Amino acid sequence: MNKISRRRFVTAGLAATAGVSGVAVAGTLARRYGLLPPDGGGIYGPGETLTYAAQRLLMRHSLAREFPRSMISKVPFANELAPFNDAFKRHQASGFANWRLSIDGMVARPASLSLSDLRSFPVRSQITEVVCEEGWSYVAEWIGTPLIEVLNASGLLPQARYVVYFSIEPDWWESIDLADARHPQTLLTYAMNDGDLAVGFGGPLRLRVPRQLGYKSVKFITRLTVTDSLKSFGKGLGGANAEGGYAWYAGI
Ligand SMILES: Nc1nc2c(c(=O)[nH]1)N[C@H]1C(S)=C(S)[C@@H](COP(=O)(O)O)O[C@H]1N2
Ligand SMILES: [Mo]
Repeated sequence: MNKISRRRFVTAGLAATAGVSGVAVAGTLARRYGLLPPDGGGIYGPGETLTYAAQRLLMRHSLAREFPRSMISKVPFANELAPFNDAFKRHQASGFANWRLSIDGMVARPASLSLSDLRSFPVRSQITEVVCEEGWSYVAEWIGTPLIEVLNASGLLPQARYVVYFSIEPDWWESIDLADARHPQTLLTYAMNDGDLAVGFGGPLRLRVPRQLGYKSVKFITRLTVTDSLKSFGKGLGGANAEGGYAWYAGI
């Protein structure tokens, strides 16, 4: 089957099964096309699978809405954070001069980049909304480098399927598929609005994933791991938030 007819076939199949025999059957199709989310197993599993598979198969992976400068929130809302740990405080005291982003896993050339290394990558900015699952949101300009630039520089291996990303906060880690990792608005950000990214907003380095809810935009990023399976990370659900009962795929 060529790509278009396969897509039509899958579209018809997903739509029919979702309407007629329930979401569970959609799982069969999703499995067939490798679109099972890591949290597709539990009681909400069939629903999570349908959401994720439908997004990836039926929708064009479009851009998150970008706003005019005049709509940047005057008072952006920094969500509450746990107290900073000693490792973070040491970095803060030295002006983040020794902060590193390591890139490992399924890449040809694992790397460890400083913030100034990151600033030498192509720069992109976007004015997008941070949307928390608790119901609030704000608009800000985010400045950084597309995640894919950094991944490509390390040489993604062909079997790569997910990028797992870790905060210096041990309880904060998340993952996205390669579609989101390649998405032009998925940025490793080091600046926001008119200045360096403040610690309250995730400075010195935050991964912004504007196509998903706020909890996927993890603050204080220190490590990226490229993998073909999420099974060996934590409980295998793809992130700390999925382990806490939220959806792994939180598309907006
Ligand atoms: N490391 C880390 N990243 C985090 C969080 C956190 O507590 N620690 N909170 C998340 C949640 S639940 C949301 S909604 C957003 C909030 O972003 P904001 O503070 O810019 O509003 O950050 C996300 N990233
Ligand atoms: Mo949130």
